[in-house]
Amino acid sequence: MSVPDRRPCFITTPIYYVNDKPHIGHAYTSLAADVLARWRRMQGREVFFLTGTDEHGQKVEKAAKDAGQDPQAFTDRVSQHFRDLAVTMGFSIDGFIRTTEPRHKHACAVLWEKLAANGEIYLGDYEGWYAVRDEAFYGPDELTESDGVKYAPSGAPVEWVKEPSYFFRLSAWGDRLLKFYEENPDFIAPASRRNEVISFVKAGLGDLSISRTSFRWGVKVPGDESHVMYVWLDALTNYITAAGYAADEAKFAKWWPAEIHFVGKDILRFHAIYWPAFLMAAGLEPPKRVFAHGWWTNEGQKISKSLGNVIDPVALVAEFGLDPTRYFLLREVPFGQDGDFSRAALVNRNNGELANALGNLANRTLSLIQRNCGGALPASSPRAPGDAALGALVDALPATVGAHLDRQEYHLALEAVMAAAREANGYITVEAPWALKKTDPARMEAVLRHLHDALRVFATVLQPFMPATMGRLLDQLGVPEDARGLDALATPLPGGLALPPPAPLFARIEATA
Ligand code: ME8
Repeated sequence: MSVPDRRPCFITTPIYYVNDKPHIGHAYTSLAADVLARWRRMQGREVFFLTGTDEHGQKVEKAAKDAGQDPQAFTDRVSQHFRDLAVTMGFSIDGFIRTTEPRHKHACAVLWEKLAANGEIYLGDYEGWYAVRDEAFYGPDELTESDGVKYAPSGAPVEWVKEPSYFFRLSAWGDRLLKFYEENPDFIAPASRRNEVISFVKAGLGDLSISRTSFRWGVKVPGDESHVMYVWLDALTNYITAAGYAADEAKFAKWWPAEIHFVGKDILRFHAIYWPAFLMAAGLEPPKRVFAHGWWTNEGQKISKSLGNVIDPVALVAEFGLDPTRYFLLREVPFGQDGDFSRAALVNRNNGELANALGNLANRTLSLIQRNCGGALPASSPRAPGDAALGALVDALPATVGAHLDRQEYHLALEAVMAAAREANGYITVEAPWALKKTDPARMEAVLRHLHDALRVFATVLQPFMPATMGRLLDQLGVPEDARGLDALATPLPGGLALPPPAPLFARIEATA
């Protein structure tokens, strides 16, 4: 028997800019992290699931100014929306970090001093292009021009910046980064993104400006307070601050390196190039993995404030319910690829897969147990040949789902459950347990028990995706609260267990125009 893996694991989301309210993209990244965190806990791992807000820099300073508020008061207010989002979306976070917290400023200062002591930082002058919207520097060859305005590849307008600046010797890290990527093939996922990063690094890295002097809203550079740290150095440091860096050695040793940073493809360069370079330069280990997922569009259009088509996750949950929303976001689009949000697609997934394939299966099975078995769970019985195909799928399911989640293949994990649910629906039709009551009650009981066993496995492995609804299903299946982990699946429920009357799990949604 293999030894269970009990290592602690640290799972992070990006820390989101507090320039505006959260939207579907923010909810999506954190949802993926939440599902993995919940799965790891079910495996018996100790998890630290972190999210938070990125509160410094020119972009946030400008948003505060536009709102007519002092930056701290502004960030206090907007950061709260992201905390609220975690509640609305059912995120099982263990920590929430804000970059304006003293513990974080301290960690930034210690990291800076370490980099300086290691000879990785020098003072110079920065002259070049900067996009406030991306908080990123761009080379002239990366820009396009339209109507006299220059734009970064992200579409953000750039401005010319010329000011004294500290630099990080990134140019010296190219070869070591390439070696690191080679030795750690799982560091960047998905694979297509890994190749992009490698080509970018191979093309040659320049030194990186890591301080600014033309505004004040940032972490002060230790020993030279006329500079504030570049917001990305500040922001990336959040991950080690929260893990205890420069504050609690034992805590840091426990959680670092992170198992995975979840990010969108827009910020992969920062996480896969700058971040491991900063860490290695400070003598620290890089995270084990960075997963860059794709971009959501809305009914085929780019999501943007100016188009007025921003999808509000709170409204979505209010309209469709939390668990159908969570299910849809991870089911519809292969994680890593771009995807289009469409109401019709959400309604189809809800009605076809949740309400029909899963909800009806549970309802039919449990209603038959109520009616034909007096609400008592039939005893386990050996599998007959007709039970083998479903049995094999069900037995394999926890390992299949686990293997997909280890690779962040959420859609494949859900497809595997749906394939087994389709098999179970075929099985109930073929076996027709409702017709067996008179002809072969023993076989009826066996069939209902096999279906109940299958539903228990489906509900158990789907808990990370739809915690509340699968909790209700497990209640209806009579599974005690302390028997809902993966290990508990090895112990069958006792025959004769009294089951409560079933209630529908998912509502069908009428398609609207
Ligand atoms: O970049 N589709 O914060 P941010 C999918 N503060 N995901 C999307 C999305 C979309 N249309 N729009 C946003 C920052 N996201 C920095 C991060 S980390 C040390 C600092 C998600 O508020 C996606 O995860 O701009 C993207 O990477 C993130 O929101 C950007 O959030």
